[in-house]
Amino acid sequence: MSSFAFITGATSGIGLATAKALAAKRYGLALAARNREKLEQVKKEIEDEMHVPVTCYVLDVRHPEEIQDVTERCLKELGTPRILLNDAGLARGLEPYGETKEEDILQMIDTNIKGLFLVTRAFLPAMLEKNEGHIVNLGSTAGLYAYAGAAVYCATKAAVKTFSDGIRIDVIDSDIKVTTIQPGIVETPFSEVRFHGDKERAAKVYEGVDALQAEDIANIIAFAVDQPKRVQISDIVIMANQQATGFMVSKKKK
Ligand code: NDP
Ligand code: 8X3
Repeated sequence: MSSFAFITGATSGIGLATAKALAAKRYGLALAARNREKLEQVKKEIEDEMHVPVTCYVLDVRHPEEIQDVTERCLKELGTPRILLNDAGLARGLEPYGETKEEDILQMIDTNIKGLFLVTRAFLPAMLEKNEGHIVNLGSTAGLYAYAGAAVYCATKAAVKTFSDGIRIDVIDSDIKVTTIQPGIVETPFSEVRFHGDKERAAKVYEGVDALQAEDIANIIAFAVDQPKRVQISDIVIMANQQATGFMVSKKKK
């Protein structure tokens, strides 16, 4: 594939919307997530409706050996991605830290930090060799403003921001760009995942708020990757109009 984007977390929410936004710009797609069935559905939908080639990779970014296998296959089968979108990520729980489950802590760290760091490490040498590529990492306003019950999630997103700033320094002599996207409240399955499948509780998060939509973030990512070679957008912070800081949201009464 000539110019393609490798997207982790491509089956839902922001990752899925960005896959479609990039397909509309005629990028080929290499899509990764854990659920094979969802990946195949997305592939079919995008190939049938948007007529761009899609390759699927079943990948759990928590497992380094899977990252190694998938990225090696991708480099061999498709070449070096022009865009790497590190979107796979999640929050688990919303309790004070003393009550946070160890498995939730580890899942957030392993997905949002370890996975993102290692996927980047796996593609970066090929990008450097080609002297081309754009790494786009999903941070969050949560990485800028901590909020109650989310110490670990907020810390993982702060790590994404600092990591991105660090690699931008390390690739300064190359043409590679690094961008951190830091959205506020986006209405996606994110809260359902956070609340372990409790749809009712998840729906309440977005009640009374004209929340950001995945497509809003996708359009902004598509804008960021479509700039002239000399332009590197380092960070983009996007809040809902009813939002002032990470978790300060004005809810409209019914
Ligand atoms: P979704 O839950 O809608 O999508 C998450 C995606 O990540 C899914 O495709 C999921 O697929 C994939 N994923 C989860 N765990 C793994 C894993 N271990 N390995 C590979 N893929 C994985 O959430 P959003 O679209 O809302 O979130 C996307 C990113 O944006 C996250 O990093 C999130 O932290 C960030 N973000 C979200 C905001 C929001 O308010 N929604 C605001 C700011 C940032 P599968 O389960 O099949 O693996
Ligand atoms: C997800 C948005 O506000 O729940 O990063 O932290 S928020």
